[in-house]
Amino acid sequence: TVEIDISRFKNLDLQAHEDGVWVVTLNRPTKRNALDIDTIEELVDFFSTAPRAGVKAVVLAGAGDHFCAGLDLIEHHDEDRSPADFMHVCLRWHEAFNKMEYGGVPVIAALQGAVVGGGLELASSAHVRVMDQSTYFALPEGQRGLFTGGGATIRVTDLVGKSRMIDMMLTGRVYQGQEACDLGLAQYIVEGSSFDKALELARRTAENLPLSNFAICSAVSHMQNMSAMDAAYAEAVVAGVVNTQPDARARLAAFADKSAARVRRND
Ligand code: 1HE
Repeated sequence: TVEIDISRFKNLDLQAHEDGVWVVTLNRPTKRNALDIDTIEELVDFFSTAPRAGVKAVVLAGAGDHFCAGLDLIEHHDEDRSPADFMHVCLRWHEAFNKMEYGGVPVIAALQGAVVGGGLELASSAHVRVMDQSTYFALPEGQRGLFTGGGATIRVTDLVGKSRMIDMMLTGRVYQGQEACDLGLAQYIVEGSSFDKALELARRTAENLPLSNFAICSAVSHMQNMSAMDAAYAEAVVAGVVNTQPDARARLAAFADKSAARVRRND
């Protein structure tokens, strides 16, 4: 295993809990957690290292009233980037978000306020999203003379479908409340704190065997990129490894001797 050197991080606040859950907080609330290049590099750094550092699950949060305002428009304006420059910026976003989605460590996003533009691209790279009553989603790129560059064409389209994605980009449509959750922009909507709910989910997730979580949080995404034939083959190979892991035997034995919890409907 490797260590995560917390002192390297400035724009991300990192907190390790004893149960292996890490809370990763975008920590530029005065900039509404806009994603500048340094923040993206810190996300690359953290999510590249987390799978080898014993991180069992991550709560991804944003400090302040808004989860994330997307691309740092001021930095983008000041840098006056060339097409090649901005292509490379986007490739670093993809590096960060692919490490999140494919890294094998469950990432639960705790959302509040604006989840817009690149902020929605970031949130859609998490495995589970929890929204609260203040949360709203939009893709304002069209109005700003921009286009999505952090994976929205793939991930947001996966969540809401092509027509809704195009409508969001063309008209700046805002989704919020139960409707946003029903569409799949989040899987949970809470009355209280999205952070508390996300932490509860992360803790529950962290009780799974790490190899099971690794498969769930990498294989499912990889399989979407494969033909059905290849995905079925890959699934068999992954299940061969995961379902015979020595640590699973105790859980199977607990089922056999009737000490393990049964699956019951919610009351
Ligand atoms: C920012 C940014 C930003 C705020 N880049 N600095 N994203 C957007 O188009 C969203 C742009 N932001 C907003 O619409 C609003 O700021 C919010 C709805 C998120 C928050 O509103 P509010 O009233 O709480 O804050 P504010 O007064 O607008 O901003 C507070 C400060 O945050 C202010 O800085 P200050 O130094 O003047 O205090 C803002 O400049 C700063 N700020 N948002 C930089 N985004 C890979 S391609 C991805 C494409 C995109 O993501 S397009 C971006 C879409």
